[in-house]
Amino acid sequence: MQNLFPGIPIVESPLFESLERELSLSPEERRIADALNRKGFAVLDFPDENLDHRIERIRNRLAPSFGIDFSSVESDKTTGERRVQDAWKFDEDVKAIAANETIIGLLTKLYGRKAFPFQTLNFPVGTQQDAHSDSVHFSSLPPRFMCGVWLAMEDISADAGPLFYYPGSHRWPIVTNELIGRRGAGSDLNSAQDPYGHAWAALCDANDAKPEVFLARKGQALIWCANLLHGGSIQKDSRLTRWSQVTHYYFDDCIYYTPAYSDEPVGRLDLRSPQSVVDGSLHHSKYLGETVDFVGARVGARTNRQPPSVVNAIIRKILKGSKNV
Ligand SMILES: O=C(O)CCC(=O)C(=O)O
Ligand SMILES: [Fe+2]
Repeated sequence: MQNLFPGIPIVESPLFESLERELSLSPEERRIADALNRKGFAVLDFPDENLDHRIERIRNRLAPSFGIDFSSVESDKTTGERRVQDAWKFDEDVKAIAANETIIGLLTKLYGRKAFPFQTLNFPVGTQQDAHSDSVHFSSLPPRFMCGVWLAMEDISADAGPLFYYPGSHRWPIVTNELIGRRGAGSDLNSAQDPYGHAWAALCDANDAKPEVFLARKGQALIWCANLLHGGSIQKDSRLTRWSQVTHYYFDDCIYYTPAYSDEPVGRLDLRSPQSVVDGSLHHSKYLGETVDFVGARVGARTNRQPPSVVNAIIRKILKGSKNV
């Protein structure tokens, strides 16, 4: 059967059920696909027979970098750094978890485009992040070709600030600048999530949504869809740790960009060229196989981050002589 909607990940497609039948999935893969489709997340045992050794090595190697006293059970673990980004660049085990072939193969099947990991985050404690969708940080065109895989690197207790999420929220509107009436291009923010908090909270209220927490066993992982609202609960016991790793994945043949600093309707895209954790290659944005190198006219503070090289002719025409289209 031809996929009539190749621009929508298979797991999020309106034709999911008929497409899924064509995929020849194992029962476990089918369980994961169904959970992603219905709830926006799926829990699984991380498929790596060396996982316990990797976790031990990662914890030992990364521990000194956080400035936290891990030696005493009574010490406050929440006073140091809460995360290290892209440790895959220097830690083989972080890289091996991110580049796990079974996970990449599974995501590739379930999304219909080749998956590649592009970012890792390692946390020794809870993040205490408010509910958010990762779509404001990194999104794609077509949208939803991004996901996160969160791995518990120890048993996570309810008082250690567990991951939480709103089941089903992946189906709500993706909150973009366009939806909330905000200009993104050229803006400066302390956190890319700041402008969207009220809109997400209103969607939770309107849907009478209740968060669930992930009280994970060591070695369990949770995949979340691009628009699933999630965050880190308040860490009630500051003596506890919450070792975990998140890997974010993109998919081939998409445009990659940061929506918080973009205005999609007028083509002002804060493009990214994500680096594959697998082989270090840069993935430049593509649309239906064609490399996309335009950056819509950008104004203000962030123009120095990525100056336009080739400005798409149509956009240039629209924007000519005006900063405010
Ligand atoms: O681990 C957490 O508490 C949340 C992490 C998160 O939001 C992310 O990595 O996208
Ligand atoms: Fe997140």
